[in-house]
Amino acid sequence: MSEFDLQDFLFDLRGYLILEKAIDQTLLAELNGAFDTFPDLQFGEWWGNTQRLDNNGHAGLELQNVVEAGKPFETLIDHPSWVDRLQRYCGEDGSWVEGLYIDECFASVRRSGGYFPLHSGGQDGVIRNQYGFANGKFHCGQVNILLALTDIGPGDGGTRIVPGSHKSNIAHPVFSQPFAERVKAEDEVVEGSIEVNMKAGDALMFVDALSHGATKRTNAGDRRVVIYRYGPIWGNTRYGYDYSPELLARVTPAQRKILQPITRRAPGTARGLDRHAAE
Ligand SMILES: O=C(O)CCC(=O)C(=O)O
Repeated sequence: MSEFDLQDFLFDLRGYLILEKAIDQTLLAELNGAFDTFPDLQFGEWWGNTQRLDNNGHAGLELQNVVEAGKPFETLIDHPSWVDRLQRYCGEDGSWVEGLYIDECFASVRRSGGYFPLHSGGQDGVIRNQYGFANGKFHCGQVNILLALTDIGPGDGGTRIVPGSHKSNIAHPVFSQPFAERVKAEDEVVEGSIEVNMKAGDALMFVDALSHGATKRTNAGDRRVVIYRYGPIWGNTRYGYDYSPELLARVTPAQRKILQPITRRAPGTARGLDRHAAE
């Protein structure tokens, strides 16, 4: 019998999965409640150990290092709806460098007019976000959880993906135009892409090498999502945020291992490598 399930097959084939009802209604309400308390920040402004740092001026507000914005965001670190699958997809499962790491985590609020041009794809060959499968195991560089906190239907500014593009050898022709130009456009709907519609509480899991972006939001109101990007323990944080000692002390040992998989080593550190601690 194969050790792989249908979801594994689909993830390999398409580069993404939809996890329906990934979180329960209580956590969904808590996360939305937390979004309601976000202050009106300017670009670059800090709020505690989070910072507003929008990726581009068109996609909407992005609050980086959002795991520092309260307990509901901590619950997402190793949520049972995704943690085991992530471990198999991008956690170097069963190897000597086994384990997960969070590369980037942020909240995103998209209002009317916001969109995100398509980017990424297997043709880039970038190791950091690559799709990989070798020796009967997944070896992805980065797999993302994009958790919907509001229903995302037509006109809501949903994520746009090109299924299968994590294995592309050839760049989509849309990439012949520079990103900086495309970001100024009103919208971008490219051949071969689909818009992902989800219910609040569903999550899109996708390898970052999949070409992705977002459709323009035309409806009133907010599209709210949380994005956590995971990779192997040897990765490094995208923007260099440090976690506060309070957060590291508060989370569970399993969560702390994901936030800080490699224990800091100062002079006087007593013993050898953590991975051999049991030996
Ligand atoms: O906001 C989205 O739906 C897509 C976000 C995205 O493309 C990204 O963060 O790289």
